[in-house]
Amino acid sequence: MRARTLRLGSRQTAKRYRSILAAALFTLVAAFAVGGAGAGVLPAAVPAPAVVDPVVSAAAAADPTRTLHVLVQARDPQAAGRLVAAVVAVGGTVRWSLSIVDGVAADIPAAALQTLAASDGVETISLDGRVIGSGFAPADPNLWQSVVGVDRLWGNDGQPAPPTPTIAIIDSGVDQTRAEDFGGRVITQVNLSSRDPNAAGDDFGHGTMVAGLAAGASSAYPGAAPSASIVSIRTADAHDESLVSDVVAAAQWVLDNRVAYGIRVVNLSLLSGNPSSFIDDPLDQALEQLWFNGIVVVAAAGNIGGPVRMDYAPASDPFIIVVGAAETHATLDTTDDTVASFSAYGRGWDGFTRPDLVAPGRYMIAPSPATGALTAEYPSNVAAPGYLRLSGTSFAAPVVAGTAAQLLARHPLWTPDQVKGALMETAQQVAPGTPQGAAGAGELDAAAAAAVDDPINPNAAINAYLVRDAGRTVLDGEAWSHAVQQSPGTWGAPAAAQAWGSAWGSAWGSYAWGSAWETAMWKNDANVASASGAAWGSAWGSAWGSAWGSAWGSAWGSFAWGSAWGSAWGSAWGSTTGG
Ligand SMILES: [Ca+2]
Repeated sequence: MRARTLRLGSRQTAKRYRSILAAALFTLVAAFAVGGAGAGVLPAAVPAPAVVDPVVSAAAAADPTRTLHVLVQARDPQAAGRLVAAVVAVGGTVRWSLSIVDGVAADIPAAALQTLAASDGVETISLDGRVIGSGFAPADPNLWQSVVGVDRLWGNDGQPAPPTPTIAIIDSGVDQTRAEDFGGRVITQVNLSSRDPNAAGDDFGHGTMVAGLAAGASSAYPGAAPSASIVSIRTADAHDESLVSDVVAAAQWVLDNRVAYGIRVVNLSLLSGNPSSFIDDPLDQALEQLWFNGIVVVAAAGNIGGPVRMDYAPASDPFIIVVGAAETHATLDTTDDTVASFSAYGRGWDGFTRPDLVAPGRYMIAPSPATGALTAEYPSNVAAPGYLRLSGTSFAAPVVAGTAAQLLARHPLWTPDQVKGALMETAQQVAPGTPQGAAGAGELDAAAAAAVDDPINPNAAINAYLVRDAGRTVLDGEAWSHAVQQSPGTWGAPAAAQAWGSAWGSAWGSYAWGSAWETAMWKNDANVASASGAAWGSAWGSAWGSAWGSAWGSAWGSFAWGSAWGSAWGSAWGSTTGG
């Protein structure tokens, strides 16, 4: 502190005033830190060690191998001339010489922090952080990022969050040109849309919103995992129609390429148009293969309200994470949160209740191409140029998907079952009077889920029916259905026995395979994007065979889940997260 006082003597009045203030603040901090014992201890003739920003010290202590982005300031203009040499001497590099503050901006090895602090002429070392003080401050009035606590997992420049794995978005594409939202984090785009195989980007606008909520990084509308890499797998055409085979092919693509791109989370904000048991549904089966191979699959519950029969893939699948939509009512407390009227819930034929949990999904603001069909459809919902405000379980699912990536960043060895368990056991209470099952286990609490040490396994009961077959893990559907028939009460599912027996046949007949789809599946709500359906009709039969056969079997043997993962994890992320 004494050295600082000497420095002040060489300054002009106005600058001195600011510096005195700064010194006073530092002194105050120091007083708290050392009990006020330090002020007069050092002899005047001995230079005091530099004052190091505690955030920088903490970052260096947490990981001595990392590089620190710092601002180094000198005791006086003459000393400033020696800063470059001091930085270089400890193995750092200077990015800017900043004479206006008698300093330099530098990248230094964390392990060299104290050496630099003791170097001749160095007075302060502070964090070279972002100028937007609180990081990704949500401007969204519904505060969803804070309601679910995911903003507490974003880290800061001094203590950055651990790198998140890649999130695959199976949707209508992602507009990767939006630098503020995605930077360079859309690491690849794949078009598997049979209906529009030559399309690029996202001319509909739905997938970009989903990606933005999962992993957007704009200061105004950040997503749940704003540093995650994104893989966009397009299955929808410009009218948001996908074939189920395209979606199955997308799951296949993820399975084949998960190591190369570090994918550990998949989001599907779409819903099948045909009811089926999860045992027989190809999309459910494909997604289960992702799940059994270590990939967390998150799907929207659908926008058909409830209670309904949850017989539509992927929301019908009991293994994966199915997400309904909550409304926050613009308060941080979740005990006034309701389940949106459109948010689907109920039991499927197989007796399982869906969804697993809810996340904010009402009035969600997210990036969407201004020229997209969705913006044209909802012009009054443009919240800002290039951003739409819409509601739907489509927009709740990616909040959970991004959170799943955050959990895996902190618990990279967790299985999908464990991620699901942590999310469910920490879910927050919603408003009293919420219909039973509508919110599943409750509303997402991302920070609490990340803090879980040993998650429950919500899939333990059905995992008992998993078997190995031809080198892969599959559900023994026959054994499972037999068990359900023998003791339906085991599943807490009165619907199970009924579903599996008599209702099965008639239900098939009562659903039109395509004709009733639009009116049956989506509420006519101006705030609900009628966007998430995989609509199919005529192409269904042919798609079934082609997607399900060919490359499926050969792919299984080649995965090295485990051995290859570690290296891919590092290499695939390092280049895109900036370390
Ligand atoms: Ca609330």
